[in-house]
Amino acid sequence: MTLITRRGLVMGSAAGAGLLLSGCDRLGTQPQFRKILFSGDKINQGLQRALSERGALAPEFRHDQMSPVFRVNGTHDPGTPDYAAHVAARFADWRVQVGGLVTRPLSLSVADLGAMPQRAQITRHDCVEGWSAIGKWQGPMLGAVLKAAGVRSTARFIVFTCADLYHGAPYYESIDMVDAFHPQTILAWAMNDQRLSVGHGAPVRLRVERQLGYKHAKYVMRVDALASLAGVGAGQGGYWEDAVGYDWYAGI
Ligand SMILES: Nc1nc2c(c(=O)[nH]1)N[C@H]1C(S)=C(S)[C@@H](COP(=O)(O)O)O[C@H]1N2
Ligand SMILES: [Mo]
Repeated sequence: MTLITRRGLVMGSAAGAGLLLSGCDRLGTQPQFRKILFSGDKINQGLQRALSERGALAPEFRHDQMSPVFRVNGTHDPGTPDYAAHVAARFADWRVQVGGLVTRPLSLSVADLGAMPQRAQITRHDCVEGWSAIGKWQGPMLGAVLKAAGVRSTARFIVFTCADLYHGAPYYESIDMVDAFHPQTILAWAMNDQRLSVGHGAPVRLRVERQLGYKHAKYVMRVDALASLAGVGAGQGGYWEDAVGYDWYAGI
């Protein structure tokens, strides 16, 4: 009886590769084999295109294209005594803690975020529930905040911890480093030239313009650089991902 194990197959193909390599010079001159050799270029091109597509900007709009009404969705107000105290103090004591895999953990007030180089963008928010709205958002680029914190090269994800419970579970979200350093990914503290309202995520929310609405965490308290999402929430990278299996990468 012959048992074909995975290991056996791997060893078999490794031996085959060895044979091919040893005869490489001669094989390289054969048209069929050249085709196989250079098909690697196409694979790289595809990968490169995929990566640069991730870096492309989301469309931006003119002031006169802004929606007169921008819906509030999900949590309208975290409603905890702690959050209510921050509202009463106009968020003077709110701090966004930046930690995890960083060399310099930061504790940033809204004023600190406003003192960094700002980016403003008028973009369309697309909610998975089928509505969209165009609004203006302002704040520092998340990438600049992460650089200031000395984010480590071992970080693969950025996790945002929010102040609200939605249907009893803590809202959180996460993105990868490509989106974290995308120029339109900002920690917004202003919307439509005013400080964020409670409905829209005061005092700080994420804007990650190449993804759907549920990724745009409101009421951000913590920003953590992590190597894995395994220990966070139920492990799927976000509230909706855990709750109903929405895609973790919700690219638009
Ligand atoms: N903390 C928190 N962030 C959240 C939500 C939420 O319920 N809690 N809802 C998400 C969803 S589904 C959408 S569409 C947007 C809504 O943002 P808006 O209220 O500013 O329209 O926030 C996202 N971020
Ligand atoms: Mo949404």
